[in-house]
Amino acid sequence: MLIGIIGAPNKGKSTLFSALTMHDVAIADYPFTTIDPNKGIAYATDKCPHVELGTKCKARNSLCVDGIREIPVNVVDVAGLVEGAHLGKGMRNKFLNDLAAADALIIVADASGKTDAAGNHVAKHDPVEDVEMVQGELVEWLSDIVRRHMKAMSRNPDGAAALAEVLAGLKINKDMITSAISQNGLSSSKIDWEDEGIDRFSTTLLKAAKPWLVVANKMDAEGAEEGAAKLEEKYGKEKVFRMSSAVELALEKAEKAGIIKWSGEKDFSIVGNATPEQQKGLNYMKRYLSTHGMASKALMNRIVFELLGNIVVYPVEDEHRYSDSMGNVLPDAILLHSGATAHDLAAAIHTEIADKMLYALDARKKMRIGKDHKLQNGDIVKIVSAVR
Ligand SMILES: Nc1nc2c(ncn2[C@@H]2O[C@H](COP(=O)(O)OP(=O)(O)OP(=O)(O)O)[C@@H](O)[C@H]2O)c(=O)[nH]1
Ligand SMILES: [Mg+2]
Repeated sequence: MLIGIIGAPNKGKSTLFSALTMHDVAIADYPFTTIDPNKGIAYATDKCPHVELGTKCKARNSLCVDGIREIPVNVVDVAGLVEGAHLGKGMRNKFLNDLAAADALIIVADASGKTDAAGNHVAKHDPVEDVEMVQGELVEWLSDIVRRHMKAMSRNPDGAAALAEVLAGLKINKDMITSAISQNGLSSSKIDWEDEGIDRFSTTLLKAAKPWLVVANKMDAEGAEEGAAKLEEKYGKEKVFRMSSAVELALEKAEKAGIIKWSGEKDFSIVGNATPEQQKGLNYMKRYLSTHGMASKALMNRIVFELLGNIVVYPVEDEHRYSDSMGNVLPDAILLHSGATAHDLAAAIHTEIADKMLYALDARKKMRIGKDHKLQNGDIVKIVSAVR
């Protein structure tokens, strides 16, 4: 799974990336600090079943920290996007292409409104414009790809198949395409749409293929309440995530350096040697934290479980010990789309295991389940296959 971080320049994309992944990357107060994409790993979290089962796990493809399973998710932070990017402005289309493989997007806006759509300092800017610009560019980018292949597609009687081929690298499947065609009442054979039709199609398709949410960033800064409220009014509260990437990153670093220790979800105490300057900063952050709390973990969970509707499932080979054949208890946590079946889990493990799958076992209930049995979040499953 890959989550893309996108937004106009200087909004705090790289700061958010660092807070999510704890990677050190270039962060600076001017546009286009990032040119090549930063790639890293963040974690979605869920209760690890070892707690309820009264056993001890040995996580292998994930981590288990204090009973919480941390499941890795790839994150990419790209160059700032500016209006006209699809025409070759700013850092050009390259970074839009860096987002092709993304399953979902985080659109970062500066809620404080102190940077404009090009990333320059201003007294007041409506952050809704940042988001509109990004969405407009994404639509243009997709439309351009469709337009470029129009001539070749106009000869194919199966338009959805032709489009699926053209858009294969963008994690867009034929079902999404068919649905976007019908929702817009467009012709699906020998496709030869006008520009207006292409744009409507791209807008619908993007919503399905790259679901997004907005991070109302810089919530620690003056004016951010007003900006966040504007974003929420426009996109709805469930689509907007308030946070301060800078505060979260600084606190994570302070904890790593042994300067602070968490004493609750929204509080910490200073335990290490902080300079008077650091002390001042930490007191400021303490005040911020007492109302806002840390949001990075909740952000990843919101995207992975709510926006993308995934569930976590634990495959095992020994249903009594909940382990693999080597005795590792609950070694792997696998993310599957909600509604996934036991057969989908087998396919996520290995194609051959899926091809030769006989049935599965619900390890908790020690009960046989069929290939088409729908899995639930937290299920522990043994796949029985004819593969040796
Ligand atoms: N007050 C405040 N400043 C922030 C926050 N997040 C980022 N910044 C500052 O905003 C500026 C830009 O941050 P970056 O993370 O480099 O922004 P970017 O969006 O990656 O910028 P480009 O790569 O140039 O597009 C830096 O000075 C950051 O310190 C925040 O939550 N609060
Ligand atoms: Mg950056």
